[in-house]
Amino acid sequence: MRLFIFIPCLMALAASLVTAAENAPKKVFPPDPPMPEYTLPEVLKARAGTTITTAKEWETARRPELLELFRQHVYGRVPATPYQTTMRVVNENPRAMGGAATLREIDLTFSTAKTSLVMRLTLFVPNQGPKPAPAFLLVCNRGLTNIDPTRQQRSDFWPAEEGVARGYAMAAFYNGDIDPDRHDGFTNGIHGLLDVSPRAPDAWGTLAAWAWGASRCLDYLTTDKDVAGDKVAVIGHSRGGKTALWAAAEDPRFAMAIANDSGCGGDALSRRIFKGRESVSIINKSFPHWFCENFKAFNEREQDLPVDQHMLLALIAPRAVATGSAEGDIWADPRGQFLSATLARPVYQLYGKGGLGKEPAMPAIGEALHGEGLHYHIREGKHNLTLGDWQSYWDFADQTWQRKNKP
Ligand code: GTR
Repeated sequence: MRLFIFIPCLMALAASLVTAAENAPKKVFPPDPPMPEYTLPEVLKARAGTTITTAKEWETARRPELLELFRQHVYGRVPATPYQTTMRVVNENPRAMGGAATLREIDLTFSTAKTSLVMRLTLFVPNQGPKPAPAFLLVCNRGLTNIDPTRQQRSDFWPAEEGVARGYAMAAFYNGDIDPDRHDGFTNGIHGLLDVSPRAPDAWGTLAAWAWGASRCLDYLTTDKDVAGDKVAVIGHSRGGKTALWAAAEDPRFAMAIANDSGCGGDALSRRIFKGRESVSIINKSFPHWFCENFKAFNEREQDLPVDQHMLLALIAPRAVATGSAEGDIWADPRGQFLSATLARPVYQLYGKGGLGKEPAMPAIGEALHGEGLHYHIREGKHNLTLGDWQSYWDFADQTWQRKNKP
């Protein structure tokens, strides 16, 4: 008898808990700390003073001009040194991940008359579901254990099993293969192979070198019969996210760029100056090898930059851009990240896409805005690339690529 009363009581309690959780006020990101006023350069205003009104004008006049400004003042220019590439599948396992995927490991070798360099691309393609599969290419800026091809070590930084289960091919390369992440005067990695001496003030830095490496992986991915070469997203976290954005700006073959917690020099507006965030001078001092030499001229002079980071996102339009923040990652300036995603909208509109919409509010913590061409989310927690971040990006990719027949 007592049990009969107890069970309905428990059910009522559970239901009221669910309702309470649903009705709990959403946690919003706190307002800005005080900061000096700033004026952003306008994405559709060409340097000659004309206003861009069509996609054609954007593509022929303003986009090339902006791309050049980013090359010259921020990331640097790829050298014109000739080199040769060979691509070789060095390992293949059609029954990887317990039969869920086919593993391919590919060595890409770059050679000049002087010397050569090898980078390793790891790729899992799903055995189930529609083929060729859209792919996510991770710029891995953490240890090799995060992209273990044997899957003995697993990490949410590259949740390859989960991606494969959603019908995506999962690819990754280790950034240190292309350029070790330390300031050695640009002698090692791809710089040792291709750089000319003396280096020009707009010669590429390490981020641009990693971005170039992502494009070389894409050279392979577009030849793999199981990968949809027109649906490859380049994704990275933090310094990897900065790299992903620049890779997609430089290489129009990337269908999507995903920058997680990329912050300063990635998706965060440089002109928002406040204590507690990474600034141009801080990043140039901490990582003197990441950008080109010219970028250092803007230490403490962000307002004089001819560009700001919303323009980097705009360079990728009408292709998709997804960015994400963590509530606790003030160093990356979450609101500055959100604002640059909203401000890329005018270029998407030239292509009939609405971006994140007209004057959108910053989403509550734990929520995502899946727009037309643009995505932004903010989650609880610290600076990291988590499974939850990946799920949000996969949801956006499902929507963008209208994936109805996924497994
Ligand atoms: C931070 C750095 C950022 C970001 C990050 C990372 O310390 O200040 O610019 O790139 O590291 O790559 O994890």
